[in-house]
Amino acid sequence: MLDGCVPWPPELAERYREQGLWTGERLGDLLRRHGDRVALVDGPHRWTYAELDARADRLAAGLADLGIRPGDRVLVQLPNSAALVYVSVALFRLGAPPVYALPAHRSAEITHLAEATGAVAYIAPDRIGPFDCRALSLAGPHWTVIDGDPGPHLSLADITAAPRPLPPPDPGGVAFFLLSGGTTGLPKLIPRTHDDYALQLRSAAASMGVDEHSVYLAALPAAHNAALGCPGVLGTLRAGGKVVLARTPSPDEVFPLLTEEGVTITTLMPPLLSAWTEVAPLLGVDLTGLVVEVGGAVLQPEAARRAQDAGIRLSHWFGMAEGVHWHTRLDDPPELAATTQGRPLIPTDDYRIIDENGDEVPPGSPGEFLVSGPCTLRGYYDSPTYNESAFTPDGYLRTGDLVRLDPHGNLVVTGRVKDVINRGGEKIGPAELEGHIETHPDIRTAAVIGLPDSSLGEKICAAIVPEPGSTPTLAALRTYLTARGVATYKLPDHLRIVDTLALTATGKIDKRTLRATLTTESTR
Ligand code: OOB
Repeated sequence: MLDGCVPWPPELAERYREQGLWTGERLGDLLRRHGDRVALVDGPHRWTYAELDARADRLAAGLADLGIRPGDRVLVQLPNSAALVYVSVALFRLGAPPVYALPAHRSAEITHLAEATGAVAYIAPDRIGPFDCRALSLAGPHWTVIDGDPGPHLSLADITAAPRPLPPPDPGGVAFFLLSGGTTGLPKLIPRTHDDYALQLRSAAASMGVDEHSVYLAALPAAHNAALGCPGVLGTLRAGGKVVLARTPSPDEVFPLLTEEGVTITTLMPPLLSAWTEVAPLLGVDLTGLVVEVGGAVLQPEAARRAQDAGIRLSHWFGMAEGVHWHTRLDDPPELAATTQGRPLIPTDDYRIIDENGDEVPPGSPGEFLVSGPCTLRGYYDSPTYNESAFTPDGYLRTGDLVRLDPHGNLVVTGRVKDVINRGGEKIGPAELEGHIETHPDIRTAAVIGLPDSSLGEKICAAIVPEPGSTPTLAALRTYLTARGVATYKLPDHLRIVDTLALTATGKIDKRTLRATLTTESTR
Protein backbone atom coordinates (compact mmCIF):
# COMPACT_ATOMS: atom_id res chain seq x y z
CA MET A 1 0.00 0.00 0.00
CA LEU A 2 1.07 3.57 -0.68
CA ASP A 3 2.22 5.73 2.22
CA GLY A 4 -0.83 7.38 3.74
CA CYS A 5 -3.14 4.43 2.97
CA VAL A 6 -4.40 1.99 5.58
CA PRO A 7 -4.18 -1.68 4.58
CA TRP A 8 -6.70 -4.33 5.62
CA PRO A 9 -5.38 -6.38 8.56
CA PRO A 10 -3.33 -9.32 7.20
CA GLU A 11 -5.74 -11.95 8.58
CA LEU A 12 -8.71 -10.33 6.80
CA ALA A 13 -6.74 -9.95 3.56
CA GLU A 14 -5.84 -13.62 3.80
CA ARG A 15 -9.46 -14.57 4.36
CA TYR A 16 -10.67 -12.49 1.38
CA ARG A 17 -8.11 -14.28 -0.82
CA GLU A 18 -9.05 -17.71 0.51
CA GLN A 19 -12.72 -16.98 -0.09
CA GLY A 20 -11.92 -16.11 -3.70
CA LEU A 21 -13.07 -12.52 -3.24
CA TRP A 22 -9.69 -11.00 -4.00
CA THR A 23 -8.27 -12.79 -7.00
CA GLY A 24 -5.13 -10.84 -7.84
CA GLU A 25 -6.74 -9.27 -10.90
CA ARG A 26 -5.21 -6.00 -12.13
CA LEU A 27 -7.44 -3.27 -13.55
CA GLY A 28 -4.80 -2.54 -16.20
CA ASP A 29 -5.81 -5.84 -17.85
CA LEU A 30 -9.29 -4.49 -18.53
CA LEU A 31 -9.01 -3.98 -22.29
CA ARG A 32 -6.83 -6.97 -23.10
CA ARG A 33 -9.67 -9.15 -24.42
CA HIS A 34 -12.52 -8.84 -26.94
CA GLY A 35 -10.25 -7.39 -29.73
CA ASP A 36 -12.46 -6.25 -32.59
CA ARG A 37 -15.64 -5.73 -30.63
CA VAL A 38 -16.81 -2.16 -30.14
CA ALA A 39 -15.83 -1.08 -26.63
CA LEU A 40 -16.74 2.59 -26.63
CA VAL A 41 -18.94 5.07 -28.43
CA ASP A 42 -17.83 8.66 -27.85
CA GLY A 43 -19.82 11.05 -30.04
CA PRO A 44 -19.04 10.17 -33.66
CA HIS A 45 -16.05 8.02 -32.65
CA ARG A 46 -16.24 4.29 -32.09
CA TRP A 47 -13.35 2.46 -30.45
CA THR A 48 -12.74 -1.25 -30.53
CA TYR A 49 -11.20 -3.03 -27.55
CA ALA A 50 -8.00 -3.51 -29.55
CA GLU A 51 -7.74 0.20 -30.41
CA LEU A 52 -8.30 1.32 -26.84
CA ASP A 53 -5.88 -1.31 -25.55
CA ALA A 54 -3.14 -0.18 -27.94
CA ARG A 55 -3.75 3.49 -27.10
CA ALA A 56 -3.49 2.72 -23.37
CA ASP A 57 -0.22 0.81 -23.91
CA ARG A 58 1.37 3.63 -25.92
CA LEU A 59 0.22 6.19 -23.38
CA ALA A 60 1.51 4.16 -20.41
CA ALA A 61 4.93 3.96 -22.08
CA GLY A 62 4.82 7.67 -22.95
CA LEU A 63 3.90 8.67 -19.41
CA ALA A 64 6.72 6.49 -18.06
CA ASP A 65 9.16 8.24 -20.43
CA LEU A 66 7.89 11.58 -19.21
CA GLY A 67 8.98 10.59 -15.71
CA ILE A 68 5.80 9.35 -14.06
CA ARG A 69 6.69 6.51 -11.70
CA PRO A 70 4.69 3.76 -10.02
CA GLY A 71 3.08 5.18 -6.91
CA ASP A 72 2.90 8.75 -8.28
CA ARG A 73 -0.57 10.25 -8.09
CA VAL A 74 -2.06 11.82 -11.21
CA LEU A 75 -4.99 14.21 -10.96
CA VAL A 76 -7.45 13.37 -13.73
CA GLN A 77 -10.33 15.72 -14.55
CA LEU A 78 -11.88 14.37 -17.72
CA PRO A 79 -15.51 14.45 -18.81
CA ASN A 80 -17.10 11.31 -20.24
CA SER A 81 -14.75 10.75 -23.17
CA ALA A 82 -12.56 8.02 -24.63
CA ALA A 83 -9.61 9.83 -23.02
CA LEU A 84 -11.04 9.13 -19.57
CA VAL A 85 -10.93 5.41 -20.33
CA TYR A 86 -7.53 5.09 -21.98
CA VAL A 87 -5.87 7.52 -19.54
CA SER A 88 -7.27 5.51 -16.63
CA VAL A 89 -6.15 2.18 -18.03
CA ALA A 90 -2.70 3.56 -18.91
CA LEU A 91 -2.30 4.79 -15.33
CA PHE A 92 -3.53 1.46 -13.92
CA ARG A 93 -0.87 -0.29 -16.03
CA LEU A 94 1.78 2.12 -14.85
CA GLY A 95 0.72 1.75 -11.22
CA ALA A 96 0.35 5.54 -10.92
CA PRO A 97 -3.11 5.96 -9.39
CA PRO A 98 -5.47 8.47 -11.00
CA VAL A 99 -7.20 10.79 -8.55
CA TYR A 100 -10.66 11.35 -10.04
CA ALA A 101 -11.84 14.95 -9.90
CA LEU A 102 -15.33 15.65 -11.21
CA PRO A 103 -15.83 17.69 -14.39
CA ALA A 104 -17.88 20.14 -12.30
CA HIS A 105 -14.90 20.96 -10.08
CA ARG A 106 -13.23 24.32 -10.43
CA SER A 107 -9.98 25.85 -9.21
CA ALA A 108 -10.84 25.62 -5.49
CA GLU A 109 -11.46 21.87 -5.64
CA ILE A 110 -8.67 21.09 -8.11
CA THR A 111 -6.12 23.03 -6.06
CA HIS A 112 -7.19 21.17 -2.92
CA LEU A 113 -6.96 17.78 -4.62
CA ALA A 114 -3.57 18.54 -6.12
CA GLU A 115 -2.24 19.57 -2.73
CA ALA A 116 -3.90 16.79 -0.75
CA THR A 117 -2.49 14.08 -3.00
CA GLY A 118 0.83 15.62 -4.03
CA ALA A 119 -0.15 14.80 -7.61
CA VAL A 120 2.75 14.94 -10.10
CA ALA A 121 0.52 15.63 -13.09
CA TYR A 122 -2.90 17.07 -13.97
CA ILE A 123 -4.67 15.61 -17.00
CA ALA A 124 -7.68 17.55 -18.27
CA PRO A 125 -9.39 18.70 -21.46
CA ASP A 126 -8.67 22.19 -22.81
CA ARG A 127 -12.07 23.38 -21.63
CA ILE A 128 -15.03 22.12 -19.69
CA GLY A 129 -17.82 24.41 -20.91
CA PRO A 130 -16.58 27.94 -20.25
CA PHE A 131 -13.93 26.74 -17.77
CA ASP A 132 -10.44 26.80 -19.25
CA CYS A 133 -8.49 24.01 -17.53
CA ARG A 134 -5.24 25.26 -19.11
CA ALA A 135 -5.45 28.50 -17.17
CA LEU A 136 -5.25 26.86 -13.74
CA SER A 137 -2.01 27.63 -12.00
CA LEU A 138 -1.34 24.64 -9.81
CA ALA A 139 1.63 24.77 -7.48
CA GLY A 140 2.30 21.04 -7.15
CA PRO A 141 2.05 19.09 -10.39
CA HIS A 142 5.12 19.08 -12.68
CA TRP A 143 3.06 18.37 -15.77
CA THR A 144 -0.25 19.58 -17.12
CA VAL A 145 -1.40 17.34 -19.95
CA ILE A 146 -4.28 18.52 -22.10
CA ASP A 147 -6.72 16.53 -24.19
CA GLY A 148 -7.39 18.98 -27.05
CA ASP A 149 -5.63 22.29 -27.72
CA PRO A 150 -2.79 22.23 -25.16
CA GLY A 151 -1.88 25.93 -25.14
CA PRO A 152 1.43 26.21 -23.25
CA HIS A 153 1.11 22.66 -21.84
CA LEU A 154 1.73 19.13 -23.05
CA SER A 155 -0.74 17.55 -25.42
CA LEU A 156 -2.19 14.17 -24.51
CA ALA A 157 -1.97 13.19 -28.18
CA ASP A 158 1.81 13.71 -28.16
CA ILE A 159 2.45 11.50 -25.15
CA THR A 160 3.06 8.23 -26.82
CA ALA A 161 5.88 5.73 -27.06
CA ALA A 162 6.41 2.23 -28.37
CA PRO A 163 4.58 -0.13 -26.02
CA ARG A 164 6.86 -2.05 -23.70
CA PRO A 165 6.31 -4.34 -20.75
CA LEU A 166 6.03 -2.37 -17.51
CA PRO A 167 6.49 -3.90 -14.06
CA PRO A 168 2.99 -5.11 -13.12
CA PRO A 169 1.58 -3.29 -10.09
CA ASP A 170 0.68 -5.16 -6.89
CA PRO A 171 -3.03 -6.11 -7.11
CA GLY A 172 -3.30 -5.37 -3.39
CA GLY A 173 -2.06 -1.83 -4.02
CA VAL A 174 -4.00 1.34 -4.79
CA ALA A 175 -5.43 1.46 -8.32
CA PHE A 176 -7.04 4.91 -8.01
CA PHE A 177 -8.53 7.44 -5.62
CA LEU A 178 -12.18 8.47 -5.44
CA LEU A 179 -13.52 11.51 -3.68
CA SER A 180 -15.66 11.00 -0.63
CA GLY A 181 -19.06 12.63 -0.66
CA GLY A 182 -19.54 12.48 3.02
CA THR A 183 -16.75 13.59 5.27
CA THR A 184 -16.34 16.58 7.55
CA GLY A 185 -14.18 19.45 6.37
CA LEU A 186 -12.42 19.30 3.03
CA PRO A 187 -13.23 16.27 0.86
CA LYS A 188 -11.22 13.18 1.75
CA LEU A 189 -9.72 10.69 -0.66
CA ILE A 190 -10.63 7.05 -0.85
CA PRO A 191 -7.96 4.61 -2.00
CA ARG A 192 -9.46 1.74 -4.05
CA THR A 193 -7.24 -1.25 -4.72
CA HIS A 194 -7.15 -3.43 -7.85
CA ASP A 195 -8.33 -6.42 -5.80
CA ASP A 196 -11.22 -4.60 -4.16
CA TYR A 197 -12.50 -2.77 -7.24
CA ALA A 198 -12.22 -5.86 -9.44
CA LEU A 199 -14.47 -7.60 -6.89
CA GLN A 200 -16.95 -4.72 -7.07
CA LEU A 201 -16.97 -4.77 -10.90
CA ARG A 202 -17.34 -8.53 -11.08
CA SER A 203 -20.11 -8.70 -8.47
CA ALA A 204 -22.07 -5.77 -9.89
CA ALA A 205 -21.90 -7.15 -13.44
CA ALA A 206 -23.04 -10.58 -12.26
CA SER A 207 -25.86 -9.18 -10.17
CA MET A 208 -27.12 -6.82 -12.90
CA GLY A 209 -26.68 -9.38 -15.70
CA VAL A 210 -24.12 -7.27 -17.55
CA ASP A 211 -22.20 -9.28 -20.15
CA GLU A 212 -20.83 -8.94 -23.68
CA HIS A 213 -24.35 -8.25 -25.00
CA SER A 214 -24.91 -5.30 -22.67
CA VAL A 215 -24.78 -1.67 -23.70
CA TYR A 216 -24.12 0.69 -20.79
CA LEU A 217 -24.91 4.37 -21.13
CA ALA A 218 -22.74 6.65 -19.00
CA ALA A 219 -25.10 9.57 -18.48
CA LEU A 220 -23.66 10.58 -15.10
CA PRO A 221 -20.00 11.60 -14.86
CA ALA A 222 -17.96 8.40 -15.13
CA ALA A 223 -15.46 9.79 -12.62
CA HIS A 224 -18.10 9.07 -9.96
CA ASN A 225 -18.22 5.56 -8.53
CA ALA A 226 -21.90 5.08 -9.44
CA ALA A 227 -21.17 5.33 -13.19
CA LEU A 228 -17.58 4.09 -13.01
CA GLY A 229 -17.98 0.76 -11.35
CA CYS A 230 -21.49 -0.50 -10.40
CA PRO A 231 -20.74 -2.12 -12.91
CA GLY A 232 -20.74 1.11 -14.94
CA VAL A 233 -18.07 1.94 -17.48
CA LEU A 234 -15.29 -0.26 -16.11
CA GLY A 235 -17.52 -3.22 -15.26
CA THR A 236 -19.11 -3.23 -18.70
CA LEU A 237 -15.70 -3.13 -20.38
CA ARG A 238 -14.51 -5.92 -18.13
CA ALA A 239 -17.50 -7.98 -19.29
CA GLY A 240 -16.88 -7.24 -22.99
CA GLY A 241 -19.97 -5.06 -23.46
CA LYS A 242 -20.30 -1.70 -25.17
CA VAL A 243 -20.09 1.63 -23.34
CA VAL A 244 -21.84 4.70 -24.72
CA LEU A 245 -20.58 7.99 -23.32
CA ALA A 246 -22.88 10.99 -22.96
CA ARG A 247 -21.46 14.37 -21.99
CA THR A 248 -24.65 15.30 -20.13
CA PRO A 249 -27.66 13.32 -18.87
CA SER A 250 -30.14 15.67 -20.53
CA PRO A 251 -32.91 13.89 -22.47
CA ASP A 252 -32.05 15.85 -25.66
CA GLU A 253 -28.59 14.35 -25.77
CA VAL A 254 -29.32 10.98 -24.33
CA PHE A 255 -32.66 9.81 -25.71
CA PRO A 256 -31.47 9.49 -29.33
CA LEU A 257 -28.57 7.34 -28.08
CA LEU A 258 -30.92 4.92 -26.33
CA THR A 259 -32.31 3.63 -29.61
CA GLU A 260 -29.37 4.32 -31.93
CA GLU A 261 -26.97 2.35 -29.75
CA GLY A 262 -29.42 -0.13 -28.23
CA VAL A 263 -28.69 0.91 -24.64
CA THR A 264 -29.69 -1.79 -22.14
CA ILE A 265 -28.62 -0.26 -18.81
CA THR A 266 -27.73 3.06 -17.24
CA THR A 267 -27.35 4.79 -13.85
CA LEU A 268 -29.27 7.86 -12.68
CA MET A 269 -29.73 9.90 -9.53
CA PRO A 270 -33.39 10.35 -8.41
CA PRO A 271 -34.06 13.83 -9.91
CA LEU A 272 -32.92 12.59 -13.33
CA LEU A 273 -35.03 9.46 -13.10
CA SER A 274 -38.07 11.69 -12.57
CA ALA A 275 -37.06 14.02 -15.40
CA TRP A 276 -36.57 11.12 -17.84
CA THR A 277 -39.87 9.52 -16.83
CA GLU A 278 -41.72 12.78 -17.34
CA VAL A 279 -40.11 13.85 -20.60
CA ALA A 280 -39.98 10.50 -22.43
CA PRO A 281 -43.67 10.38 -23.48
CA LEU A 282 -43.52 14.02 -24.56
CA LEU A 283 -40.64 13.18 -26.89
CA GLY A 284 -42.25 9.94 -28.03
CA VAL A 285 -39.51 7.84 -26.43
CA ASP A 286 -40.32 4.39 -25.08
CA LEU A 287 -38.28 3.42 -22.03
CA THR A 288 -39.72 -0.09 -21.80
CA GLY A 289 -37.16 -2.66 -20.75
CA LEU A 290 -34.38 -0.17 -19.98
CA VAL A 291 -32.57 -1.13 -16.78
CA VAL A 292 -31.95 1.91 -14.59
CA GLU A 293 -29.86 1.77 -11.46
CA VAL A 294 -30.99 4.64 -9.28
CA GLY A 295 -29.34 5.81 -6.09
CA GLY A 296 -27.22 8.42 -4.44
CA ALA A 297 -30.05 10.25 -2.71
CA VAL A 298 -33.52 9.61 -1.30
CA LEU A 299 -35.83 8.18 -3.96
CA GLN A 300 -39.51 8.87 -3.34
CA PRO A 301 -41.57 5.67 -3.76
CA GLU A 302 -44.04 7.49 -6.06
CA ALA A 303 -41.19 8.57 -8.34
CA ALA A 304 -39.96 4.97 -8.47
CA ARG A 305 -43.45 3.67 -9.30
CA ARG A 306 -43.91 6.24 -12.06
CA ALA A 307 -40.62 5.10 -13.60
CA GLN A 308 -41.73 1.46 -13.32
CA ASP A 309 -45.09 2.33 -14.89
CA ALA A 310 -43.15 3.80 -17.83
CA GLY A 311 -41.59 0.37 -18.34
CA ILE A 312 -38.23 0.99 -16.64
CA ARG A 313 -36.71 -2.00 -14.84
CA LEU A 314 -35.53 -0.34 -11.67
CA SER A 315 -32.70 -1.38 -9.38
CA HIS A 316 -32.43 0.84 -6.31
CA TRP A 317 -28.89 1.31 -5.00
CA PHE A 318 -27.43 2.54 -1.76
CA GLY A 319 -23.83 3.19 -2.67
CA MET A 320 -20.78 4.98 -1.37
CA ALA A 321 -17.49 5.73 -3.07
CA GLU A 322 -16.04 4.17 0.11
CA GLY A 323 -17.10 0.79 -1.27
CA VAL A 324 -20.39 0.05 0.51
CA HIS A 325 -23.11 -1.12 -1.90
CA TRP A 326 -26.57 -2.57 -1.38
CA HIS A 327 -29.18 -2.85 -4.09
CA THR A 328 -32.44 -4.43 -5.16
CA ARG A 329 -32.17 -7.21 -7.74
CA LEU A 330 -33.98 -7.14 -11.07
CA ASP A 331 -36.01 -10.21 -10.11
CA ASP A 332 -37.18 -8.69 -6.82
CA PRO A 333 -40.84 -7.63 -6.67
CA PRO A 334 -40.98 -4.06 -8.14
CA GLU A 335 -42.30 -2.66 -4.88
CA LEU A 336 -39.02 -3.56 -3.16
CA ALA A 337 -37.12 -1.24 -5.50
CA ALA A 338 -39.62 1.52 -4.76
CA THR A 339 -39.27 1.26 -1.00
CA THR A 340 -35.90 -0.32 -0.08
CA GLN A 341 -32.26 -0.39 -1.13
CA GLY A 342 -32.13 -4.18 -1.16
CA ARG A 343 -29.37 -6.45 -0.01
CA PRO A 344 -25.55 -6.28 0.04
CA LEU A 345 -23.64 -6.49 -3.23
CA ILE A 346 -21.00 -8.47 -1.34
CA PRO A 347 -23.02 -10.96 0.73
CA THR A 348 -20.13 -11.59 3.13
CA ASP A 349 -19.85 -7.89 4.15
CA ASP A 350 -19.95 -7.43 7.92
CA TYR A 351 -22.24 -4.72 9.18
CA ARG A 352 -23.79 -3.40 12.36
CA ILE A 353 -26.59 -0.97 12.99
CA ILE A 354 -25.94 0.91 16.25
CA ASP A 355 -27.56 3.49 18.53
CA GLU A 356 -25.98 6.64 20.00
CA ASN A 357 -24.27 4.54 22.69
CA GLY A 358 -22.66 2.24 20.15
CA ASP A 359 -24.95 -0.69 21.00
CA GLU A 360 -26.61 -2.73 18.28
CA VAL A 361 -30.27 -1.77 17.81
CA PRO A 362 -33.07 -4.37 18.03
CA PRO A 363 -33.96 -5.92 14.64
CA GLY A 364 -35.91 -3.49 12.45
CA SER A 365 -34.99 -0.37 14.44
CA PRO A 366 -33.03 2.46 12.83
CA GLY A 367 -29.47 3.27 13.75
CA GLU A 368 -26.12 4.23 12.28
CA PHE A 369 -24.84 1.90 9.59
CA LEU A 370 -21.30 0.53 10.12
CA VAL A 371 -19.63 -1.62 7.49
CA SER A 372 -16.48 -3.67 7.08
CA GLY A 373 -15.69 -5.81 4.05
CA PRO A 374 -13.41 -6.60 1.13
CA CYS A 375 -14.46 -3.48 -0.85
CA THR A 376 -14.74 -1.05 2.07
CA LEU A 377 -11.75 1.16 2.77
CA ARG A 378 -9.94 0.97 6.12
CA GLY A 379 -8.86 4.61 6.17
CA TYR A 380 -9.03 7.82 4.16
CA TYR A 381 -5.81 8.85 2.47
CA ASP A 382 -3.34 10.67 4.68
CA SER A 383 -5.93 11.42 7.37
CA PRO A 384 -4.81 9.60 10.56
CA THR A 385 -6.64 11.93 12.96
CA TYR A 386 -9.88 11.97 10.97
CA ASN A 387 -9.73 8.20 10.59
CA GLU A 388 -9.88 7.77 14.36
CA SER A 389 -13.44 9.10 14.34
CA ALA A 390 -14.51 7.80 10.91
CA PHE A 391 -13.81 4.14 11.80
CA THR A 392 -14.47 2.02 14.87
CA PRO A 393 -11.39 0.68 16.67
CA ASP A 394 -12.04 -2.67 14.95
CA GLY A 395 -12.04 -1.05 11.51
CA TYR A 396 -15.72 -0.64 10.60
CA LEU A 397 -16.50 2.44 8.48
CA ARG A 398 -19.03 4.73 10.17
CA THR A 399 -21.15 5.58 7.14
CA GLY A 400 -22.93 8.48 8.86
CA ASP A 401 -26.18 7.14 7.38
CA LEU A 402 -29.16 6.03 9.47
CA VAL A 403 -30.75 2.82 8.23
CA ARG A 404 -33.00 -0.03 9.28
CA LEU A 405 -33.53 -3.50 7.87
CA ASP A 406 -36.95 -4.78 6.84
CA PRO A 407 -37.96 -8.29 7.98
CA HIS A 408 -36.39 -9.80 4.84
CA GLY A 409 -33.05 -8.08 5.35
CA ASN A 410 -33.58 -5.25 2.86
CA LEU A 411 -31.94 -1.94 3.69
CA VAL A 412 -34.00 1.19 4.18
CA VAL A 413 -32.15 4.50 4.53
CA THR A 414 -33.98 6.60 7.12
CA GLY A 415 -31.71 9.61 7.63
CA ARG A 416 -28.22 10.81 8.29
CA VAL A 417 -26.02 11.81 11.19
CA LYS A 418 -23.16 13.24 9.14
CA ASP A 419 -23.02 16.94 8.33
CA VAL A 420 -23.45 16.66 4.57
CA ILE A 421 -25.96 18.17 2.17
CA ASN A 422 -27.28 15.80 -0.48
CA ARG A 423 -28.55 17.96 -3.34
CA GLY A 424 -30.14 15.43 -5.68
CA GLY A 425 -27.18 13.07 -5.25
CA GLU A 426 -24.48 15.76 -5.34
CA LYS A 427 -22.78 15.93 -1.98
CA ILE A 428 -21.78 19.23 -0.42
CA GLY A 429 -19.66 19.45 2.73
CA PRO A 430 -21.02 22.38 4.78
CA ALA A 431 -17.71 22.94 6.58
CA GLU A 432 -15.87 23.36 3.28
CA LEU A 433 -18.44 25.84 2.01
CA GLU A 434 -18.56 27.75 5.31
CA GLY A 435 -14.78 28.17 5.03
CA HIS A 436 -15.17 29.79 1.63
CA ILE A 437 -18.10 32.00 2.69
CA GLU A 438 -16.33 33.25 5.80
CA THR A 439 -13.51 34.69 3.68
CA HIS A 440 -16.04 37.26 2.42
CA PRO A 441 -15.16 40.63 4.01
CA ASP A 442 -18.82 41.43 4.76
CA ILE A 443 -19.54 38.14 6.49
CA ARG A 444 -18.64 37.41 10.08
CA THR A 445 -19.98 33.86 10.54
CA ALA A 446 -21.72 31.35 8.27
CA ALA A 447 -23.63 28.13 8.84
CA VAL A 448 -24.52 26.05 5.80
CA ILE A 449 -27.45 23.65 6.07
CA GLY A 450 -29.70 21.64 3.77
CA LEU A 451 -33.36 22.67 3.50
CA PRO A 452 -35.99 20.25 2.17
CA ASP A 453 -36.75 20.54 -1.54
CA SER A 454 -39.41 18.62 -3.40
CA SER A 455 -37.38 17.89 -6.53
CA LEU A 456 -33.77 17.68 -5.30
CA GLY A 457 -34.43 16.36 -1.79
CA GLU A 458 -32.36 19.17 -0.32
CA LYS A 459 -31.13 22.60 -1.31
CA ILE A 460 -28.23 24.57 0.10
CA CYS A 461 -28.99 27.37 2.54
CA ALA A 462 -26.32 29.69 3.94
CA ALA A 463 -27.29 31.41 7.17
CA ILE A 464 -24.93 34.29 7.82
CA VAL A 465 -24.17 36.89 10.42
CA PRO A 466 -22.98 39.90 8.41
CA GLU A 467 -20.42 42.46 9.52
CA PRO A 468 -22.18 45.50 10.95
CA GLY A 469 -23.69 47.71 8.27
CA SER A 470 -23.46 45.24 5.41
CA THR A 471 -26.26 43.25 3.79
CA PRO A 472 -24.80 40.71 1.37
CA THR A 473 -27.20 39.32 -1.23
CA LEU A 474 -27.48 35.77 -2.53
CA ALA A 475 -26.50 36.85 -6.05
CA ALA A 476 -23.44 38.70 -4.78
CA LEU A 477 -22.41 35.75 -2.61
CA ARG A 478 -22.73 33.32 -5.52
CA THR A 479 -20.66 35.61 -7.73
CA TYR A 480 -18.03 35.88 -5.01
CA LEU A 481 -17.82 32.10 -4.51
CA THR A 482 -17.64 31.51 -8.27
CA ALA A 483 -14.75 33.97 -8.47
CA ARG A 484 -13.04 31.96 -5.69
CA GLY A 485 -13.26 28.92 -7.94
CA VAL A 486 -15.98 27.01 -6.08
CA ALA A 487 -17.91 24.50 -8.21
CA THR A 488 -21.37 25.69 -9.28
CA TYR A 489 -23.21 22.77 -7.68
CA LYS A 490 -21.98 23.93 -4.25
CA LEU A 491 -23.31 27.49 -4.55
CA PRO A 492 -26.02 28.34 -1.99
CA ASP A 493 -29.60 28.27 -3.26
CA HIS A 494 -30.83 30.37 -0.35
CA LEU A 495 -29.35 33.05 1.88
CA ARG A 496 -30.71 33.93 5.32
CA ILE A 497 -29.33 36.87 7.26
CA VAL A 498 -29.46 36.34 11.02
CA ASP A 499 -28.36 38.34 14.05
CA THR A 500 -26.70 35.45 15.81
CA LEU A 501 -26.18 31.72 15.36
CA ALA A 502 -27.13 29.81 18.48
CA LEU A 503 -24.53 27.41 19.87
CA THR A 504 -24.90 23.97 21.41
CA ALA A 505 -23.64 23.15 24.89
CA THR A 506 -20.31 22.11 23.33
CA GLY A 507 -19.91 25.45 21.57
CA LYS A 508 -20.72 24.34 18.02
CA ILE A 509 -23.32 26.07 15.88
CA ASP A 510 -26.66 24.44 16.69
CA LYS A 511 -27.54 23.32 13.17
CA ARG A 512 -30.44 21.15 14.22
CA THR A 513 -32.33 24.12 15.68
CA LEU A 514 -31.27 26.34 12.78
CA ARG A 515 -32.56 23.79 10.27
CA ALA A 516 -35.86 23.47 12.13
CA THR A 517 -36.32 27.25 12.28
CA LEU A 518 -35.43 27.89 8.66
CA THR A 519 -37.47 24.93 7.40
CA THR A 520 -40.56 26.29 9.18
CA GLU A 521 -39.86 29.77 7.79
CA SER A 522 -39.38 28.52 4.24
CA THR A 523 -42.61 26.51 4.26
CA ARG A 524 -44.72 29.24 5.89
C1 OOB B 1 -23.19 7.41 -4.19
O1 OOB B 1 -21.95 7.55 -3.64
P1 OOB B 1 -21.39 8.83 -2.88
O2 OOB B 1 -20.08 8.42 -2.34
O3 OOB B 1 -21.46 10.03 -3.77
O4 OOB B 1 -22.41 9.17 -1.71
C2 OOB B 1 -22.65 8.28 -0.66
C3 OOB B 1 -23.79 8.79 0.20
C4 OOB B 1 -24.28 7.79 1.23
O5 OOB B 1 -23.45 7.77 2.37
C5 OOB B 1 -25.67 8.29 1.49
O6 OOB B 1 -25.64 9.37 2.39
C6 OOB B 1 -26.13 8.78 0.15
O7 OOB B 1 -24.95 9.06 -0.60
N1 OOB B 1 -26.90 7.77 -0.57
C7 OOB B 1 -28.24 7.58 -0.43
C8 OOB B 1 -28.56 6.53 -1.33
N2 OOB B 1 -27.42 6.13 -1.97
C9 OOB B 1 -26.43 6.90 -1.50
N3 OOB B 1 -29.15 8.17 0.35
C10 OOB B 1 -30.42 7.73 0.25
N4 OOB B 1 -30.81 6.74 -0.59
C11 OOB B 1 -29.93 6.12 -1.39
N5 OOB B 1 -30.32 5.15 -2.23
O8 OOB B 1 -24.04 8.25 -4.04
C12 OOB B 1 -23.43 6.15 -4.97
C13 OOB B 1 -22.39 5.28 -5.26
C14 OOB B 1 -22.64 4.12 -5.96
C15 OOB B 1 -23.91 3.82 -6.39
C16 OOB B 1 -24.95 4.68 -6.10
C17 OOB B 1 -24.71 5.85 -5.38
